[in-house]
Amino acid sequence: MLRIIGNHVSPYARKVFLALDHKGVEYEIDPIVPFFGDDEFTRLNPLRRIPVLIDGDLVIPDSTVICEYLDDRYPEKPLYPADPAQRARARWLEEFADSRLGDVMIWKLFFQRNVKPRVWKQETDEEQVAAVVTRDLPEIMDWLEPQAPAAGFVFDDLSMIDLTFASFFRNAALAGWTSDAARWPRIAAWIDHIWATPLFARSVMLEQIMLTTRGADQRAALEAAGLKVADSSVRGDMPRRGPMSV
Ligand SMILES: N[C@@H](CCC(=O)N[C@@H](CS)C(=O)NCC(=O)O)C(=O)O
Repeated sequence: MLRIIGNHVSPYARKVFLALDHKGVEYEIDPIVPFFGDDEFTRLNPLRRIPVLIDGDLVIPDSTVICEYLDDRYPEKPLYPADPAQRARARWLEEFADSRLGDVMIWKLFFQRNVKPRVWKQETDEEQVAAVVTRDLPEIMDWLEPQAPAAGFVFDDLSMIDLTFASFFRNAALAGWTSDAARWPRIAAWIDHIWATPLFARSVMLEQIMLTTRGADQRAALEAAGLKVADSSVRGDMPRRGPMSV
């Protein structure tokens, strides 16, 4: 069975789970926190990042590459538009989210507020957080506002773009930041709309299990919530930094 290494707290892994759930594809999960990956995890992904997809002999890291593979492999309920121009715009917006929102919402905000104290037992750098909130995020939001749909989805149907942005905004919310609906009304309505879908609500439920359950009990708790959890795991004992970690 197709296996995903990763958990529902990561915006990148969440993208992949949302794509699989949308398409109704069966999979099992190895819900590791990437910093705790063992040597086998390094062999599978030398960047030591989640998600990683294992489909038989095929091993593919990187959320966007995985989601594009899933859309090719399971074309029912497509998650990228068919029209070449719209498809190119979809790829650009997903790239913008993965790199720019990733840099600001994940590596600066979520890392400082959530990962640093929790995993590395270090203090949040409040100066960096303040720069994100007062400078970086408003710049991003001003650019993004006209890109957001007036209603519904960015393209005619739900796509990876809606799921990707909703996923990054979810981590920003976990780090205590939500967008100002008066200043960026289209974005606020768009993200709320995606968050309210049963697809997204289920992924938040699984994320909460990860965040509120002790490490040793997480696998059983995810199984009790209906996920198939892999028998083996690439989880190691001690946290270590990956080659691209901040
Ligand atoms: N470009 C990658 C980024 C994946 C990524 O950065 N994942 C984070 C979790 S949110 C990670 O595994 N970080 C661990 C590290 O860098 O050591 C993707 O789209 O999958």
